[in-house]
Amino acid sequence: GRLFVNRVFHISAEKMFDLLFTDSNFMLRFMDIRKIIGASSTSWQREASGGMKRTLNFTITINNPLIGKFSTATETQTLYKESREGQYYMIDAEVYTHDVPYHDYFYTQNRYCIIRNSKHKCRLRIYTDVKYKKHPWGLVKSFITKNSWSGLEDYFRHLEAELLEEEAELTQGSGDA
Ligand code: YK8
Repeated sequence: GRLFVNRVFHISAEKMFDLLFTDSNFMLRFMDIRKIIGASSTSWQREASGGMKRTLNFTITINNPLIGKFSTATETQTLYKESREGQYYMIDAEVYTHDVPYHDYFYTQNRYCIIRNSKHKCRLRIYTDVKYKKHPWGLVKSFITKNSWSGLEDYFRHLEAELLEEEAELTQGSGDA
């Protein structure tokens, strides 16, 4: 896997969770800029295992000339039971893109860790892995991997940049810098 984001933000852990994992204005705006359309999500539901789960469905716009322009996607997020409100959150997100070539071969697993650093600060880490459900041919596999990493890198760079913007807005005039 790869670590795409590893940074301390001047945003509380609780706020970071709200920004990324609820239907926040931040996420709505970010999806809008990324041309992620028709998003719908379930609410967080308690699982027998003690964790929580929610499912998102949306359509992504792809700017890769080799692939179609759109794909529907399903993202299942699991909040681990070891998470502690305001302190530590670990979320695994499995993302299936249903309409890209070879979509039945792979999915993406994103792991988000939000760790309280102080009252108003947290560290955000995002790890990503491309997982295979079937064994593709070497050439196909490298094609999938290469295209996935570049799309993911672009997405998470952009997410990090937007979080920095949000941080600047939130800390402006708050006096607790
Ligand atoms: C979520 C992983 C792969 C996919 C894409 C397709 C490669 C096809 C390979 C062929 C377009 C929001 C990505 C990046 C689309 C976007 C997905 C996002 C960023 C050519 C063989 C969507 C997180 C996420 C996970 C997986 C990403 C796809 O919240 O390259």
